[in-house]
Amino acid sequence: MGTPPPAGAPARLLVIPFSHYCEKARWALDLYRVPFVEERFLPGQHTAAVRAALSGARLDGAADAAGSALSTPVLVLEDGTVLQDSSSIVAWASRVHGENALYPHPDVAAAERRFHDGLGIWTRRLAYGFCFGTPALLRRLIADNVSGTKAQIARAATLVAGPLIARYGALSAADETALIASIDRELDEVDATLQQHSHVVGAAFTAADLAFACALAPALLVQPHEGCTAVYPPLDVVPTRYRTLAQAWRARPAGRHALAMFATRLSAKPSKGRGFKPSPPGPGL
Ligand SMILES: N[C@@H](CCC(=O)N[C@@H](CS)C(=O)NCC(=O)O)C(=O)O
Repeated sequence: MGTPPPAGAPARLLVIPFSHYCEKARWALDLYRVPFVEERFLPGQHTAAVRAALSGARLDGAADAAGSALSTPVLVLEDGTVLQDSSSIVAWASRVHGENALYPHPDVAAAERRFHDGLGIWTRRLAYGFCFGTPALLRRLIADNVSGTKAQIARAATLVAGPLIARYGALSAADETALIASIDRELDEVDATLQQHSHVVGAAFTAADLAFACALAPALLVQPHEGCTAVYPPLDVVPTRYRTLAQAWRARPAGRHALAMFATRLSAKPSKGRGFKPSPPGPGL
């Protein structure tokens, strides 16, 4: 394992702050009041820190459908134990601090895996497609989620490389249509499930609800005042197409369920040590 933190130091959570997989981990830690300090990186800026945190550690998660072997979130516990992968972190929090309440049935982990491998990837690609295609939106996403030198470097990069990012990151019409269809199919399934019972698996909040709400968050643009700690652009600043989709998804049962799950977070106080303040909205939006 990497260099253990000094005795008494809180756990460290390495994140790409607007990642909904990182949001899953934060939510579970907050739910059980596990104190942690968050270390925030932009994509690409995260690799050195993750490599250092993992060095010598047994890797819980190698590359998978969603992320590389250096993906975030990574949780470094006070005793030096390193957990990589959002599901491992949620499972650890539930097992150690919650008497495994988030996993009352084997179907929960299966549903969590399904949202990880499908919905989460589709909503992320769609959101990145809209943000990459609108450089001012990308700059705002950066400014709202990281501060200091990391943000300045990224902002400069988006100013210089904006057209390139737009060219390679924006979605083709065909890809956008396919992603929307995949998201809609999953939401049809969740709508149907919610006709049978109040939650994604059974009648109580589980890791399946947590994973579902996080996977859908970038598509709904869930806001901090609605319980999401990743800061997505507000609906009124995104391209009309994105806003229309988000509004339609928010209005259906599956979307309402995700928003209701986030609302339950508002009553839970975040753990100490996060202390990140988003910058004021950047120019251009
Ligand atoms: N299986 C991982 C996937 C996480 C993931 O895809 N994280 C993205 C951010 S959304 C990431 O860190 N990407 C950079 C990389 O994979 O190196 C998990 O659930 O934690």
